[in-house]
Amino acid sequence: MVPNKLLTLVFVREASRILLGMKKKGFGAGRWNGFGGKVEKGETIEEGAKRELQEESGLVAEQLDEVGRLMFEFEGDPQLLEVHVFSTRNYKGTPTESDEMRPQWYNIDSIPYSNMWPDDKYWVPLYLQDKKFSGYFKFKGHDDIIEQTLKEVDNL
Ligand code: 8OG
Repeated sequence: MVPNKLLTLVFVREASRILLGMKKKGFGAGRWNGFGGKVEKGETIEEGAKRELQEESGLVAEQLDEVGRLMFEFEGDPQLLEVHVFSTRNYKGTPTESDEMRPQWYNIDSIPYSNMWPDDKYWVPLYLQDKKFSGYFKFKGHDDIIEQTLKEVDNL
């Protein structure tokens, strides 16, 4: 058994817009996404989420709410990715470009799904409706989803 790789993903939300970042390098480069990364040894998942948000966007979250949990499998790779998705409406600072991410606000009516991970169009709308969700997506390469499940949940 290979243990899951724990990752975080944070969306900064205002009434009619969310902050996305263009991933400049590494896994998911060239796609708009929330801010996040690997949880490090010795930190909780939430601490990891706050740290990555700050490192990648310059923002400090005062409060994070967990809104979703996603499992990703890539065909041929036994390592599953377990992504904990958070949202904050309560933060300090000004979005600032980092080595990893170029932040940009998007109106919630014009989310750039065609330049995001292909699973996002399924679950981001649930998030935008303040629903909690749990999903599983199996990919072939980085562009094709070959299996998926997604459900709304009351509690994560
Ligand atoms: O540290 P690194 O940048 O490799 O972390 C990967 C980030 O990408 C982390 O925030 C989790 C996130 N992520 C995936 N898969 C997907 C996906 O399918 N959709 C979205 N929106 N984010 C993803 O690892």
